[in-house]
Amino acid sequence: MPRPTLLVRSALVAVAMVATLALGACAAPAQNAEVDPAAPDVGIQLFQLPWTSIANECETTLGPNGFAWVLTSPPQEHITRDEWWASYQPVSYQLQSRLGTRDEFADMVARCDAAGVDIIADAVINHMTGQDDPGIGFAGSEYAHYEYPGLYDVDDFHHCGLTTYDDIEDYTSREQVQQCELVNLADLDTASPRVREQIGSYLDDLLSLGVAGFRIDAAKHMAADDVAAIVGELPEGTRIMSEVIRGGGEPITPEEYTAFGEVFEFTYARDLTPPLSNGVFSDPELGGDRPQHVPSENALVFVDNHDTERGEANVTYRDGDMYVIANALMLADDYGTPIVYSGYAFSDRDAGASTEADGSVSDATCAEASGPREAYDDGERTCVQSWDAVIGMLRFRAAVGDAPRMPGVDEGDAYGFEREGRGVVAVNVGDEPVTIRIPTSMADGDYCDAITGGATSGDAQSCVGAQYSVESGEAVFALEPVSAAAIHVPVRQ
Ligand code: LAG
Ligand code: CA
Repeated sequence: MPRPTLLVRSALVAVAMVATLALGACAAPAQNAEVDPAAPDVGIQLFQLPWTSIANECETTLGPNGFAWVLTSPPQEHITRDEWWASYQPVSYQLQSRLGTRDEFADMVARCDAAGVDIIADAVINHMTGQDDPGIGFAGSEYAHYEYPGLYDVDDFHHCGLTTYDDIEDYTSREQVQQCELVNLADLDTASPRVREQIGSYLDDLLSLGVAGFRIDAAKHMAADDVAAIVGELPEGTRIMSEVIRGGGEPITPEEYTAFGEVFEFTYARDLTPPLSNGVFSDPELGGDRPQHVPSENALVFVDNHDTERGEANVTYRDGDMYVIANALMLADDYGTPIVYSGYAFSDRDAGASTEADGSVSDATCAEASGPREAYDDGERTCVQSWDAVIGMLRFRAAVGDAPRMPGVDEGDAYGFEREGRGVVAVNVGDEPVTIRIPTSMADGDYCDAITGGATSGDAQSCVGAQYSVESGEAVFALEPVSAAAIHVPVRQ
């Protein structure tokens, strides 16, 4: 299905709005003029995808469909091991990794920028690679090209007094969490001015290539003051996304990191994930009780990421339609900034992405229109950025703009809510078909479902997927088991 680029779409919306002004109220339903055509601020994590492939995705899929930014895997030089997590064991700040060269990284940033997509780089600055004795004895070792002796001295690392560093759960104090080795990785002394300067130059280098900001890997393992001092030297407007996993009873909270940017709100992922039997979505009165925590403007919300899909997430690409449901609810919500996740299938949690003979990760291209699959071969890309349902929900999000979220409605295993006057989403997580009626102030009439393909214009004739109607102030959805639907006011094209 041809999808207009954002630019074209905005231009056409502008033309439509001018036409509406010129012709008066009869030219289009009044609600169309209120639709905010701005691209929603939705990001996508493209896990272990090479720079050349990301550049391609920006041009073919992400830009045209309105994704605002991509979170890449770490671009730093790393240890030579097959597992994906080699990326989280940097050995230098050179932009040379199995995902591509410095030139390829720069080319990706430029091409994505031209397509209207920002690049957020995953910055691993809490630690260098795991070593018993950081900073010495690397010549001739497994890490022959190890460069951090040139960057750092032994004194630039914390040497924790604990005898076992393997299990972070053993760390109970603030000092242990932030100044002890995280899974045996050599912990940088981020309080040291010298260390801060080295990290700062690395981030500046990435900014000089045009990145828009950073995911701060393992932010919880650096004092918030240290992170604040490091990012405080960066140009205003640099986007900072701190990874601070919220834990029960842990001494360090995400709230400590909101003064200088966004944080990943793990609570949202935990509460959102189906089977939705945790009560979060079963309260018809829920109103403001939906999953949220840090203030919306600081919250990055997600269904899963590269760590949780290998661990705590109870819905992932493997769950097909249930995964679509979770993503649809997240993208329909008005809390936080969503980040969609796209990785590759695996049965071994350590397995890296498919590589070429020289060890570099193989390029991958996603089919233009797709959806969840029943089964994947190991290593196969999930391509969630190309799923019709996800793209449809980006349009839904653009169409609903900042319309308030109305209280949720329950009907058996079905659940839904309205974004006031602009759109309605509904899901059925049960084994039986359910018809759910959701009060709405949208005008009576037939609407095209965004999940099953959407419409190519505001004209019902162009609807590719299912249609649902609004009757006497209620949106009516007859939903098959484990399915989702979303209707929104037409965006004129
Ligand atoms: C993160 N966020 O705070 C990343 O999102 C997460 O993926 C990283 O762990 C972690 N912090 C460190 O940056 C990953 C893997 C670990 C892996 C680690 C370092 O989940 O399994 O540890 O990266 O590569 C591996 C081994 C450990 C070993 C360690 C050091 O699994 O058993 O102790 O390497 O050799
Ligand atoms: Ca630390």
